Amino acid sequence: METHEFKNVEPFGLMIDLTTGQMPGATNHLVRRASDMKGHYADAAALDRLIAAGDPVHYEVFEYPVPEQDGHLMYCISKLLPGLVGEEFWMTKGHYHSVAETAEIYLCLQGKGYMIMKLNDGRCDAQPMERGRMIYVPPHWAHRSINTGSEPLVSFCVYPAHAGHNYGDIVTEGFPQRVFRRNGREVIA
Ligand code: PAN
Ligand code: ZN
Repeated sequence: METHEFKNVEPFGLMIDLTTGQMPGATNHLVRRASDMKGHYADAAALDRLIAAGDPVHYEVFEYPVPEQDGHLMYCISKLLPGLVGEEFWMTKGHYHSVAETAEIYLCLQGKGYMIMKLNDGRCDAQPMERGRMIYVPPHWAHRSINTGSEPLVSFCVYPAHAGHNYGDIVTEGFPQRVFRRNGREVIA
């Protein structure tokens, strides 16, 4: 019979640079480039041009992981670089949590943008992100961050360690709102 054993860790602390998000000792480093974003932007041809022009890093996630079990809290730094794909601001893929009844807290440390959230009944919400602003992503809400500024959009994120990430239906459904720069202005459409 399979037994579910709870893994604990020793108490610990670490330093986080509260502007750059740099977290020395982070052992997991996820890098997503333009080529990882296929299917997510309105202007697919503009994304292809960006990939051909050197496939720049879009965003990075730094983690010092704890066991992925209910009871622990996962935390990480999310760093989304500034840029445009056509007229659309750079963004993360976005996801639901695989365990849908799990929330998340984002504390923005640097940059500006939006957290776009959607529920699968069609509701959508766009919360502004700026240094010092906390965003609460309730259970069941898919979430994507969008960088509308000129510096990296850096956040400290905390969520239940067993939450997992479900990217699947984001590729097919997308989010009801996108953020563009048109005639020098930010437009949510
Ligand atoms: C964040 C995100 C991070 C990258 O840590 O995973 O910002 O975005 P995607 O996972 O959508 O590529 C988080 O929400 N974790 O649950
Ligand atoms: Zn999440």
